[in-house]
Amino acid sequence: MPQVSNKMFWSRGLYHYSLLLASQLICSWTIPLSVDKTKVQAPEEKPPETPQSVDTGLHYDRYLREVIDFLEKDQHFREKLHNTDMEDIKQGKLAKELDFVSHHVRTQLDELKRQEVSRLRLLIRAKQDVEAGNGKAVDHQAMLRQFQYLNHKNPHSFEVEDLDRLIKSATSDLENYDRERHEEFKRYEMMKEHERRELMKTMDEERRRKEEEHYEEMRKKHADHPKLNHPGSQDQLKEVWEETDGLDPEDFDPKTFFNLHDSNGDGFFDEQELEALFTKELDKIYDPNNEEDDMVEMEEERLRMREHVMNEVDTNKDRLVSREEFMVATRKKEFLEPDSWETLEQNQAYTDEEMREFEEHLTREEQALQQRTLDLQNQKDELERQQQQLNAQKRQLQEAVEHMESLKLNQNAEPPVQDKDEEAAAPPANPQLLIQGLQPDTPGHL
Ligand SMILES: [Ca+2]
Ligand SMILES: [Ca+2]
Repeated sequence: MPQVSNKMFWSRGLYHYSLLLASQLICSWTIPLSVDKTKVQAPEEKPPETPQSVDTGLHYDRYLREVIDFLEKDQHFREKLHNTDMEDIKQGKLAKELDFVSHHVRTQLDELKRQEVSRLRLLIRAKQDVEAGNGKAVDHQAMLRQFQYLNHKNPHSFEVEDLDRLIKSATSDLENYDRERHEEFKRYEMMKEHERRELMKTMDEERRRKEEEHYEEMRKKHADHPKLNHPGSQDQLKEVWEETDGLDPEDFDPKTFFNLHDSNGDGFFDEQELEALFTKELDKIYDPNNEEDDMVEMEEERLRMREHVMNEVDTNKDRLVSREEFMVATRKKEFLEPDSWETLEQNQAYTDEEMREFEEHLTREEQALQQRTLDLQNQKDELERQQQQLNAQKRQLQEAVEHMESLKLNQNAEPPVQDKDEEAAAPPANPQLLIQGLQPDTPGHL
């Protein structure tokens, strides 16, 4: 009997442990819903809302442009600016030049930065605090910490470090964003190919041959499209002018074109405005109703086109095409007599080596997943085994109780006659206590 109680203890322990785990799991899911209201403080310390679009660089773009415009008014800085390449700017060499900027420009810069900081604050709904306290009643440190590209230790003066951080953050964030999109696209293409290969493995030879033929046919069909205009060339823009804008090609005028397609009228082509110009070209290759045309590939092509035009036209590398930059570009040979444009499908997005590594990685992930499934299955089997053991013990105990009860009844009915064997198996001094403790439906028991 002590052995049975011991086992029962462990089984019960396991059962309670499972319950505990389950309740912890439920708690961890419901925690976000329950808010400790005692910790919510008075309105004086409103948590600033995290800006949602910082990584798109929209804040930087406008701020950066205004800063550069101001700096260009300073002759010394202007010279430096035009003799500095993008690498130097990113490494912060240009920012160091700010030390030499005249006092007059510095003051304007201080004002400019103050304005930008104020706009950023507006975004985090703190404008009223700034106006009311003129900055004194507001915890600037806490607010400006939201924007790591600003030096939040000096919110009211413009320092070298500010421009340094600003330019580095703006360019690297936006470049990373494009790079990640390319990487994501590459993974997408490799996964597509992987799934095709896996499907082929499940087919018999005849079906596999047919599938291969169909695949080749679709590839050819997709590659068979009208020739594309070189993005950003006169031919390309003229087509937009004629077909989208419905204007006479004879009247094509770059300046009017720029104004027509600078949708927000700020004097710059931003990335979205540029990308919109390529829809006409992309329609030549991609039709969402065609099996052979993949719209994910279309968006990658659009990105390639925008990057290409930015590279060619955005000479000051602020990721915007100003009217002036655009007009200069329209006088170049590349605009008037462009090369042909190599479309996406002409080159595979990944190398064979990359594909091999990708598939190896997938295999490893699959194996790890299988192992985990196996472990979980084993755990489940073990729990079931223990449950069965526990049930068997329960049955044994019930039988014992029933047996004792029947003995008791027999005793009451025929007190004088008592079997010697039954006497040996008689219950302990207080049988009722034991019976109560072993009732199958007593709470706390399985
Ligand atoms: Ca614009
Ligand atoms: Ca530019």
